[in-house]
Amino acid sequence: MNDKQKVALITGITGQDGAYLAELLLEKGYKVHGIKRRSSLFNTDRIDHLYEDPHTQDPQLILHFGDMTDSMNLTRIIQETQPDEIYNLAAMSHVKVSFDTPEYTANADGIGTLRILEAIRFLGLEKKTRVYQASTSELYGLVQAVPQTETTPFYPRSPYAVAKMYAYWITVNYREAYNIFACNGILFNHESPLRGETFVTRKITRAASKIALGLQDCLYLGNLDSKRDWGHAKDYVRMMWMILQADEAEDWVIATGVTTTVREFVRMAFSYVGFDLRFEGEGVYELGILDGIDQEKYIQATGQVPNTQQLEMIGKPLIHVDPAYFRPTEVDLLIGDATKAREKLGWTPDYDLNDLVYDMMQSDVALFLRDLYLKEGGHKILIQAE
Ligand code: NDP
Ligand code: GDR
Repeated sequence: MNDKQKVALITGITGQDGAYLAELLLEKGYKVHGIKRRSSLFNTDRIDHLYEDPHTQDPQLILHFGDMTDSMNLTRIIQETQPDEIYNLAAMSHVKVSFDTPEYTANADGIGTLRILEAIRFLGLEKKTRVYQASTSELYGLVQAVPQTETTPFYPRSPYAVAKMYAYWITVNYREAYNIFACNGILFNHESPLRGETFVTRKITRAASKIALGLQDCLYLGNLDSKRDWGHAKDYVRMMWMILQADEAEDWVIATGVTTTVREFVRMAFSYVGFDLRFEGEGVYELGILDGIDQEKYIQATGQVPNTQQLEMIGKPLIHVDPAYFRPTEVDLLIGDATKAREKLGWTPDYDLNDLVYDMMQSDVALFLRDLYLKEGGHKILIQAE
């Protein structure tokens, strides 16, 4: 093994960001340790392409069972792996779900961060181990000022955001009290084809793909008016790494500076498959109606000609509002200013919102074309093969 090889530990390696970050660090020649939770089904889909059989000599990606709520486990893993860099990405990351599981969210997202920092102190790794904390634009919550920067006051609006607020400040505190190179990345929403299926962008790109292919009738959403600053996860994990390579430990806003409503994201996603939507009505009575289908776009996106089932959807509502998806307290508007990251670290995103929607739609249409193929032809193919 190369003596100078850097060692990273990623909590939350099985999530969207963990998967992209692991890929990036392996490309950079790191040895990567990841913490995964025990589950009754395989939960490593996003990193299966990086997985190495532990029986191979000197594997570069090593997974450990663990949990953010288990101090002993985290301390032991940090002791065994002696990481140069820890990326603390593990969290119960769904804002709406945090209203249902507030205590668990506080434990995993808030105290979990303390457990990592305390382990570093307990093991005497203050000078060796740098820590990246996955902080969030949800900290800004109720809008105090826009665009939001590193100095905009926080006003969290969910149990998730309050837990992340504790994690933010305990990271700052351990940096100041014990001189640990610990940094917060205040990341605005970032999405990708690997995004969890219940976050709004992925819910929309999956539904737009399935509806276009005749595999789903309509889509129920919550607040269509809320505005988010959406970037691509690949750009954002690059910045996580840059934050830990900086000369000084600081906190950084990462955002695109462009904000868009959920409604507009819906329109963009459906437009990829040639579906032209018009929105009518207000509040819970708002509907997204199919105005027409651009055949050329449809063929380009799906490789198929729209059939009677698709053409009969014209004039029908495809988008409905369901108040079940409303949050008790909402974050209405997020728009970030990443000037500091751009000027001090030279970070600029490669993807804009159009590229992001394109990437997600391309991936989901391909995914559901496979489903359609199996539904329509798979059975026949099996019979032919017998
Ligand atoms: P995901 O929800 O995709 O991934 C979360 C990861 O944390 C998963 O690997 C999950 O494991 C793991 N995890 C959850 N609870 C625990 C626990 N108790 N112990 C150990 N592991 C746990 O999130 P993202 O990849 O999108 O986000 C990464 C981090 O960045 C999170 O902390 C999130 O809050 C934060 N963040 C995300 C933003 C975004 O827009 N994506 C923006 C700002 C911050 P499993 O796979 O088993 O569920
Ligand atoms: P967010 O992401 O809460 O910003 O947190 P999410 O995609 O869940 O919601 C974005 C906005 O869309 C509205 N919305 C819906 N949301 C969901 N999930 N499902 C719906 O059907 C729906 N309809 C409308 C929401 O009300 C909200 O306004 C994400 C997570 O990744 C956090 O972990 C991270 O910290 C922040 O981004 C930055």
